[in-house]
Amino acid sequence: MILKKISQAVIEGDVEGVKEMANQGLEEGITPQQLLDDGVLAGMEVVGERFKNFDMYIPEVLKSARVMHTVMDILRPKLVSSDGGESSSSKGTVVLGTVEGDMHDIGKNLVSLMLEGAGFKVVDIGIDQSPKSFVEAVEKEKPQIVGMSALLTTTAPKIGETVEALKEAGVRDSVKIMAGGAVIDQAFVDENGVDAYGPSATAAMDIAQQFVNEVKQNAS
Ligand code: B1M
Repeated sequence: MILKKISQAVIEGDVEGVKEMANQGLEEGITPQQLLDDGVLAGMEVVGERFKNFDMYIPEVLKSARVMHTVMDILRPKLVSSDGGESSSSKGTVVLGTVEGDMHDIGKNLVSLMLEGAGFKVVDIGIDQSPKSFVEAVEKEKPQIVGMSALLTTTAPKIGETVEALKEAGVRDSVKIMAGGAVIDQAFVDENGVDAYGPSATAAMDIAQQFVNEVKQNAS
């Protein structure tokens, strides 16, 4: 029941109401993951459909995005501590961003949340990040992993351009790269020199773990 209410709050843009609902859900023993998947993301799916069909417009979608961020703020400490309190830098560093020209950040923020929850240090460079910005972040942060998010057909090619920029800067081989977002699929990442496709934030977490294991195996 509460999951349905949360979905509805996302659809209706009810920022205030959703706080109480999310807390009530936690009190009822619903896991943060379930609140996210079956409450918030289920609502966001409806928003996406309505937006596509011109039943919802940008201001309303932005309100839904605010509701989503509100719930994420409530769930973040729970999801992050579900790792058992391991130090956030213990598993490796991920430089994460949304590619140039693209303002969508909800999926990226979820990926960030899940990675932090799994014990990674996440350097979130934000939205609308050029290939050059990714290169600079890699040179500065020396991560094991680079993650790119793209939601638009027009911005997806920036993923390939970023991979090329990393190659030109001589840092491509020092990192594993993953990408995700509504317009990305396995074929796209294969064609663009990306190491893995993340269909969801949970998958991104598993991939990051796998990358780190591979790096460790290669080192031993
Ligand atoms: Co935009 N938008 N939007 N939008 N928007 C889409 C993406 C669209 C599919 C809607 C539609 O037509 N059905 C469409 C793109 C069509 C296309 O190119 N093929 C679209 C469009 C066209 C646009 C504008 C051009 C609209 C306009 O202005 N006319 C404009 C572009 C602005 C820009 O970026 N330059 C625009 C604007 C906006 C808003 C600002 C209103 C808002 C963004 C708010 C924000 O992010 N702060 C918005 C929203 C909210 C959407 C929809 C409705 C929802 C996206 C979302 O947040 N989903 C979206 C419709 C849809 O996707 N069905 C749409 C929830 C989120 C959790 O899912 O981001 O897919 P997602 O992330 C998932 C996975 O993909 C994965 O994990 C996440 C969690 O499981 N994942 C990764 C994501 N990144 C990953 C990275 C990884 C691994 C996994 O590794 C690093």
